[in-house]
Amino acid sequence: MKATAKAHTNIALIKYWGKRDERLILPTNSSLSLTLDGFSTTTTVAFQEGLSEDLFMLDNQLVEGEAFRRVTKFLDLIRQLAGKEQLYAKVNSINDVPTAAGFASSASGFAALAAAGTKAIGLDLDDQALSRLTRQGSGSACRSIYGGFAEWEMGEQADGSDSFAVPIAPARHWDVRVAAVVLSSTMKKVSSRAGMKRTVETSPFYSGWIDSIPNDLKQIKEAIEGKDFEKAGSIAEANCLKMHATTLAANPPFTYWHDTTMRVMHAIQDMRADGIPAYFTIDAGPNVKVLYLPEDEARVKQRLSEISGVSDVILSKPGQGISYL
Ligand code: 2P0
Repeated sequence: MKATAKAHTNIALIKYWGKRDERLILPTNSSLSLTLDGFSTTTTVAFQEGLSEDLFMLDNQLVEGEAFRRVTKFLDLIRQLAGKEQLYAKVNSINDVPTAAGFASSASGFAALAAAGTKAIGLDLDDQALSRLTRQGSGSACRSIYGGFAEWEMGEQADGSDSFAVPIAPARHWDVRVAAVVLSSTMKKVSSRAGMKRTVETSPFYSGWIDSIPNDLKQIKEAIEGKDFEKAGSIAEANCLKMHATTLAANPPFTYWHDTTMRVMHAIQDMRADGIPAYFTIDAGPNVKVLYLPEDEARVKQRLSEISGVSDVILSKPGQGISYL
């Protein structure tokens, strides 16, 4: 009763920002992402008779506390689905996501855990069911079931049965690149969970955010289908700015941006003025991800590396969905 699965992280082009149900992890808006090849988690789950509790090793270190509880709670869901409530597991995860790069390892982490865990216990879920389950570990993880572009449809049902990700276009459809700009100082003061909750509850801009999502999604899907980079990039950049604007109006207000974050944003606008099509997006932290085309890779990397406060630039291509090893 052992299985190993690998999953990659994803970067949201239309952001998930807000929950309507915290326990089931149901979002207040649909979102759309690109799965990346550079950042992955490989997880082995072994269910064993005779264990009295789960055991979670991350990068060969025993994990306790909150991170461990999130994993066991998720394994409980798998056990319930399989009708094997008393069967515990050894979980071994290897993370190839540089935490400093500001990618949530929870996306690749819960996608790999869901895939390996369900297979190890003998469940045979289709992608939709796997995505629906993965969502309950971490929202953004439900998009990492698929390679390339994926949309997490928010759904309407209170039980979450219609809230899962669907594939939009595979990785081979469009070779859009993403540079992860790593900043020298990266303290995240407000977690994404706490940040989205505070924003939903207090930001007067939140309704404007929600109202703008359907059109952003429609437009970006057209841009992806037609491989219109300028259109896709500018929608993603504007969507990110709207998400971050909601935090400025929260109570108490907050922002994820550092001074270097803003320098990178300005540098990208300068690049565009110089004829290099590049667009930024930012998640719940100070790091910046830059969308660009393969032919501009050398110039983009060079220009980003020169910005003061930038410690590294990690390049990535569209990546694959879940694989079983
Ligand atoms: C996203 N983020 O769409 C957005 C954009 C951050 C900003 O998904 O509470 O770790 O586990 O569902 O998925 C980060 O939140 O939150 C996130 P939970 P998650 O990628």
